[in-house]
Amino acid sequence: MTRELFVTDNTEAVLSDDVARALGEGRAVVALESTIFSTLGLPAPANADALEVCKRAVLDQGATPAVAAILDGRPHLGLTSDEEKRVLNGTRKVAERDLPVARAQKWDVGVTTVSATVALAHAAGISVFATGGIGGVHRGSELTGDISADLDAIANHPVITVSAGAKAFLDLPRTLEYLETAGVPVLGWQHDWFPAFYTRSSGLPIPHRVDDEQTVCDVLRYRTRPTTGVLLTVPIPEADEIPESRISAVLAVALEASAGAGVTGPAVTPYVLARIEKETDGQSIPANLALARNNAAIAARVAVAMTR
Ligand code: PSU
Ligand code: MN
Repeated sequence: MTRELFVTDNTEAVLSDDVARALGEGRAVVALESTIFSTLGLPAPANADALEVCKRAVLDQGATPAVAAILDGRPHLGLTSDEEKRVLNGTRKVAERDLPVARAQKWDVGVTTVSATVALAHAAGISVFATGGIGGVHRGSELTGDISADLDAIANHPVITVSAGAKAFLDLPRTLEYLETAGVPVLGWQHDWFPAFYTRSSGLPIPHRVDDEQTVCDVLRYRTRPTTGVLLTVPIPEADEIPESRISAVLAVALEASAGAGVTGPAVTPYVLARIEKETDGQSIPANLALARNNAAIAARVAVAMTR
């Protein structure tokens, strides 16, 4: 039961001085996942740019960024610049279930997904976490069974995850159904639709719209179970949207390529992401950066509100 191990023993994670001080003083902290900053999430040098702009966005709102990663087998929250360099080159994806394996086998570098980062944030007492897009129920899951562990983690750790919805290559209606069944409040930041990452709307109505930070904090505070999180979705800024007509053709090609190559398990998402980059001639990359930075800024505003 890795979840209990981490939750009951906060010393399991190595905190940077900045992060430890901010938490000790009750100041706002935002956890950031590291898969997006590795070459599994974005090609170099966009991955390093994404790391810089996300950290800067959090700092600009008066909060402290805590990038999560595995280094020398140990979970870390908050990295030195040497540690960041190792993470940018990381190739080993760590979901929540991999955390104890990474530790037992002393993995040199592991980049954390949403599920692992939410678990580590919970362990360290960090209530707000920002990412680009969460994993979800994959198209064809009725045959493959492919449902991201991100959804289970959000349902089992009392952390607010801030994301631009989920990538449109997923089965978004089923992703929303799963979150409903799991009891996760799904909120839309000043928006009435569930966002589809590159586009502001998936055409699916958001279960609940919220217009200010305090309401987001209150939704977490008034949860009916001790350990259920909240998903706050933030649409990509209008100027950075990729037109729906463009993206749907690209997704079809990327998904077909993935199925044709026989890719399965954790390799699916990085494969499809790389293919989308190729098919959009890299146009997906600035969109990805813009939404990640925007999510980090909103997450920091929520984290600051949490300290009031
Ligand atoms: N979506 C993106 N970029 C990413 C990911 C998802 O647009 O880098 C990463 C995140 O780390 C997410 C993970 O937690 O992929 C989900 O992987 P899987 O589908 O294998 O659960
Ligand atoms: Mn999967």
